[in-house]
Amino acid sequence: HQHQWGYHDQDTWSSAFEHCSGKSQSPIDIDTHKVFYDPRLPPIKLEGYDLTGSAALTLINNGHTLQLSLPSSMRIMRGFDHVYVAAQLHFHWGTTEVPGSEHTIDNVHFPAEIHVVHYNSKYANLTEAASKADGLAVLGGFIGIGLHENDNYEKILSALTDISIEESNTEIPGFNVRHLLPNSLERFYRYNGSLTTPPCFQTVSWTLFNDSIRVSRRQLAALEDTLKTEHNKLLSKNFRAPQLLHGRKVLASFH
Ligand code: B30
Ligand code: ZN
Repeated sequence: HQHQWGYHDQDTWSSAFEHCSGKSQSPIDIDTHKVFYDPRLPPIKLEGYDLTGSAALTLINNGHTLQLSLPSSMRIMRGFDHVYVAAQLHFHWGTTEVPGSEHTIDNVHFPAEIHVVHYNSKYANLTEAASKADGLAVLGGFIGIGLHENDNYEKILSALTDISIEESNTEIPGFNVRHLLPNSLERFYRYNGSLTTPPCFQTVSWTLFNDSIRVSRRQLAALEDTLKTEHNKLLSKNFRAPQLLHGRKVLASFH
């Protein structure tokens, strides 16, 4: 599909998408000395994330990210009135020289970031939910470099060469999507923000896990160097700059 926006002109997003200049935009920098510990934050409970042996999953290069479609049998139970069901996961990254996470911790970028996008089950689908105040919950994980190959990430990364061209897709076998997230889901930050791309709707309850995920240097390079966007240009640096907090509070589930 055609996009009305790109990462090189993110300063101009708000001229075509009014929400992009709102006061609850994402991503943000998380200043760890200014977060508020909240002992009452409900723990993240995931259901149905193990897709081993179930239907194949569609992996797509949509020209601005690498995206895996997910079934609505995957759910977050948050301890509120609402259940959030999964729609897709995708990634943001940079280059070997430029770390490309969207959120930063004390002004430092990680090499990459995973977003698992869920919508409130009271709405019919992601598109319906995206503009509703209680519409979306995104789980974010920071991806760093470790010494070992990450076998779980390899299930996605080994398919990249099949979808190097924009708008191409492939199928990968079901696997345990829980294993793409950090071991501990207990330590996280929570704040109210937006889609990090146009139309920038301010409808996302963000959860960012404190513990990072590790992939090997080779695996990160595969993410950074394989996919192409329009005019056969390298798809990289698909991250938005941190946005102002405008008085929002960032909560932490831990000390
Ligand atoms: S994020 O997690 O904040 N990065 C959407 C979902 C999550 C995030 C950003 C955007 C989203 O659902 N966007 C609308 C659907 N589109 C349309 C579009 O901009 O044209 C994105 C898509 O592919 O599926 Cu490209
Ligand atoms: Zn994202």
